[in-house]
Amino acid sequence: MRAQHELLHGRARLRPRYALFPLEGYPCSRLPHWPGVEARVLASPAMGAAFVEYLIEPKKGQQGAARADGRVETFLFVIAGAVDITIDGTRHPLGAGGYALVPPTVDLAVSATADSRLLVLRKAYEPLAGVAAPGPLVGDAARVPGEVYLGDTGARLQTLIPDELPYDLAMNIFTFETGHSLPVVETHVMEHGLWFLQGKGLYYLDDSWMEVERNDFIWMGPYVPQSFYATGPVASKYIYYKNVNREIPV
Ligand code: UGY
Ligand code: MN
Repeated sequence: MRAQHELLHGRARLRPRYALFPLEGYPCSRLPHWPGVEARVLASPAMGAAFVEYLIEPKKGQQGAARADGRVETFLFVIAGAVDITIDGTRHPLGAGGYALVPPTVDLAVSATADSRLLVLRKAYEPLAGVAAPGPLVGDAARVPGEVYLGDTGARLQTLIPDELPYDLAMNIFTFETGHSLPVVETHVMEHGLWFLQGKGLYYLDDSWMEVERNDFIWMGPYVPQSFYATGPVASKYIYYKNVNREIPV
């Protein structure tokens, strides 16, 4: 919030193929399955994305759900705080870094055991003929090793979901030490929904470098040229979604 005598300005950008949204100036939505909970709709088909991503901030004791509809799968990641999730009648406590992928045929219930900040991503699951759909997956980012990315020990990639045919999405955490970067400007058909967890740097989107920092969201649509430099002083870290492992519909 700026005082009345100050100029208004911001880094928010919405373009046909990408968006950059700082948290400042992002009003809340009310979602029917998250009664009374502060929620922000970061990505949606309204902007051109083929998925939905929410930032959800339940207070201790508040609850939410994603109902099985046979069509839409749900990924949940705990940025901060703690929740109990119930999948198929089994309860799992998740702290910061905990995550779950719940298929469209299974109900997910969430109960915050502390004030929390969650990312929730929903997309239509794309079945693959001859390949059984996966069951629920629960994990903890702290237990996922960071693999050296393309030979650069200052860039580490954690793959939270197995890169196997039953799964049609990737959720990865990238960590860049100060001064390290993606090695190229990459361009690909896959989309990204990216939440900046830590640090700051410069993101290349389409044809421009833009300053980005913790608590920014970026949507990258198909084929948007993209790259990143971490400027420090602390390591930069972001979690991002990517649609993978499927033919491209024509
Ligand atoms: O997996 C990726 O496409 C990743 N290298 N993209 C990105 O970090 N913008
Ligand atoms: Mn990419």
